[in-house]
Amino acid sequence: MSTFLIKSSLFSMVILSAVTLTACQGLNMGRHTHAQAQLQARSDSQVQGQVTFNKAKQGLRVAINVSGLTPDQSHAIHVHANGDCSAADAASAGGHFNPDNQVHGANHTPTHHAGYLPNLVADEQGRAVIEFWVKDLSLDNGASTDIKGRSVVVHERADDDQSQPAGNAGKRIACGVIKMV
Ligand SMILES: [Cu+2]
Repeated sequence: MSTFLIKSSLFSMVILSAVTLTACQGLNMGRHTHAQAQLQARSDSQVQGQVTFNKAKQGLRVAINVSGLTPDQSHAIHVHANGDCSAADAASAGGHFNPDNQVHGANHTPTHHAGYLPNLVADEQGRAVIEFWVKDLSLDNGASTDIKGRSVVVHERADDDQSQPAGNAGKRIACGVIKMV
């Protein structure tokens, strides 16, 4: 009798985990493949939105949806080293995520920080919605490129892709910590 009970409860557990797995996969959450940063306004801005990172064949697919930007203007956006957005000016997020100690540049220049992302271009409503792929970032545990627990920062101006160390992009107008979802 007791053997039967043990077997029966093991069987239920297997069934339960199978159901849970199916439900998660239905919501695309099954294998810890994506992370998100909820952007919060900093430096007295009105900026908000989210940045989602999905594992891709090589690197990550990045989906950005931000509002409250300066209409018809470009804004720098980067992954910064510290997962700490607590400061009113987001200085707590530290410098650009730069695990290879590269010189600041852009994706099209010989060197760039891994945390470099292309400038956002706000529409006339101050909104930017864009998706692209990056090769230098990952969600792989223990990898130097892993961005979990780091942050995404949006700046008041465009990154000029050359000024050191951070592209002369001005104030930090939004910040969000990157968390698995
Ligand atoms: Cu930045």
